[in-house]
Amino acid sequence: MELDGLRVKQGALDSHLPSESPLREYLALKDETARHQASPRARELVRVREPFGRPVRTMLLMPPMRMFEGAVKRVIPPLGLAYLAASLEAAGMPVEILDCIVEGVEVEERVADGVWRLGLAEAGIRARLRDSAPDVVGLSMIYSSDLDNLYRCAQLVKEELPDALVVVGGLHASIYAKQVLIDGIRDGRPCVDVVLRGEGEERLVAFLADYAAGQLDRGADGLAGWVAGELVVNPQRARLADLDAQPLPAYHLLPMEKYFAHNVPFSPYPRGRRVMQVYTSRGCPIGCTFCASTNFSKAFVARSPQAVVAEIRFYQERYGIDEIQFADDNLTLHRGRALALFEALAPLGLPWCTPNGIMVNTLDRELVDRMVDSGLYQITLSLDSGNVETLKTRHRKPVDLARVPDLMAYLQARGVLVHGTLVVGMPGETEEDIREGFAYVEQLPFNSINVFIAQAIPGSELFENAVAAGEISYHDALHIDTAKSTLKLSAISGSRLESLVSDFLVRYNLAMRNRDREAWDRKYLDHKERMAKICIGRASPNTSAVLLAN
Ligand code: B12
Ligand code: SF4
Repeated sequence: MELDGLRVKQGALDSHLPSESPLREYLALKDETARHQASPRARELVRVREPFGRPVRTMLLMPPMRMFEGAVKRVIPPLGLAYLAASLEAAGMPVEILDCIVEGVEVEERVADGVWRLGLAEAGIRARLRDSAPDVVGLSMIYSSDLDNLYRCAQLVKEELPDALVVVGGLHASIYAKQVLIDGIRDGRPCVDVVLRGEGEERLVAFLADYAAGQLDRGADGLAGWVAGELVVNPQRARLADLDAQPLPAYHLLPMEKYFAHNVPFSPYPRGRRVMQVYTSRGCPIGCTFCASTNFSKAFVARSPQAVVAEIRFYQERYGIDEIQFADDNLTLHRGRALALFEALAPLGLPWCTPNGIMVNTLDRELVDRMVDSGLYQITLSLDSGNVETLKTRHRKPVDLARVPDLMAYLQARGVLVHGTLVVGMPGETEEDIREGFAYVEQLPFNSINVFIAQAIPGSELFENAVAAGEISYHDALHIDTAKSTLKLSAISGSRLESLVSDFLVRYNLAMRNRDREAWDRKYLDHKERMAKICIGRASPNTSAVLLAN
């Protein structure tokens, strides 16, 4: 397939997965064209209770978040739930949202050595459930590492409101629906009744309409769950074809002032004080081995520039926002759309940045000009490695390293801060490969850099292969920490890998300081106090190492 000059191998990912992998089965059954809906079929209605005789009341709940020592408490409104709530409201269905993370942003509970839970404590969640007494509780989960927290919330629902139905969605549950349902059995009874796979907007509305009448459609697209005592797992076929037709996220149901007051959004160094995340597209077809995004939404579906601008204007008027952070997986994948989007953005006069990585190969000077002219102040270049072989065979990411120096110089000449990301410790990667990659990157004057240690993230090809090889189990991977070698995949010892990364970061940061002392002081010293406040537990060991080295 050809995308604006980018070659994308659609089948490549599937062909690298072990034959028994649940992900392979999920992908094989997913018919993700985004251009048509699932084929029409007869409904298979099953009576599950008495009709309500009134609208069903739904609470959408984001559980507390599992965090690792030193991680930054980045807290943004739960976008997925806000989209779902908007669809429910548009369908006239009563809905509320409880984001346990923002409601308990000061509540840090140490759950194990180096592991924390951030968010509303159990008593607070119970009280909210009792007060609202919803008929259905819809739980979300962004990271697989939050599965324990999700189950705990599901149990609380069952204890406080035994008649309430628990519905779960999100990436992890969509891919591993059967496992999530089976692991959710407590004392012989499910605490998760249903998983709705894939994008939830239309599925949840249809599901609730049936449930209000006391029934479920057991053959519904993307439905998995315990239906009349039997485990049903249906494939997910339809994708939303027209994102512009979706209502804007229902942020009015969230305590927006609390997010603004915390002011640690997606990128923790914002320019503004009232920052909003915006999602202009869904999906990414590239298929990097360490990433789960492709598998959730392989087909790239984009909103029109006009719809995005109308959304941002609405936030300016309603919330007085002063910065945008784009959360797309692959913002610039389609060059034509990206050019049009940034042109349309310029009149708004808002600074913006891309905390998520931008693919180097999608950028050129013309696009950079359009980005800068519309307010870009910081870009994340997802280089991922400075080693050509690693990029090609281990990450399988198309990054043309030869373009990076010129691109970076141009971005910096135009006043943009350039942040880089690297992922090291891939299966088969040797210490020599890593050193070579680091040496290349050390010639590049990034303004800041982050190094992740490769982890088997559920939904990624690395995960499937590591499980198949018996190196990790499904359950191990629910506790990954991408700053550490908790689940190391290369033959290098964990402590060696961590010290390679830490030494590189110290070297790189010292060089950065020598290049531009003033900028370095502004970033690290001015933020030192703030970082201590916004990190959970002790500040990150790598940050400390950099500061100590001074
Ligand atoms: C924004 C984002 C963040 C933000 C999240 C802040 C927040 N609280 O919202 C920040 C910056 C903090 C973040 C951090 C990290 N992230 Co992140 N992040 C994302 C990103 C780019 C977008 C999430 C999003 O908002 N999507 C948009 C909404 C619309 O989609 P959605 O949430 O999936 O919801 C839809 C459906 O899933 C469904 N749905 C969702 N919930 C429910 C519930 C019900 C009941 C129903 C019916 C349906 C339903 O309907 C929704 C609407 O269609 C995703 C990539 C992605 N494409 O999702 C990665 C992603 C979630 N992140 C990921 C990772 C790995 C991380 C980090 C570990 C990275 C790192 N190395 O540090 C950290 C972990 C943070 C931590 N625990 O400490 C992985 C998670 C993989 C996994 N299996 O766990 C993802 C998938 C990216 C990837 N490349 O693989 N991240
Ligand atoms: S890392 Fe980026 S480019 Fe690669 S598959 Fe994930 S979202 Fe796409």
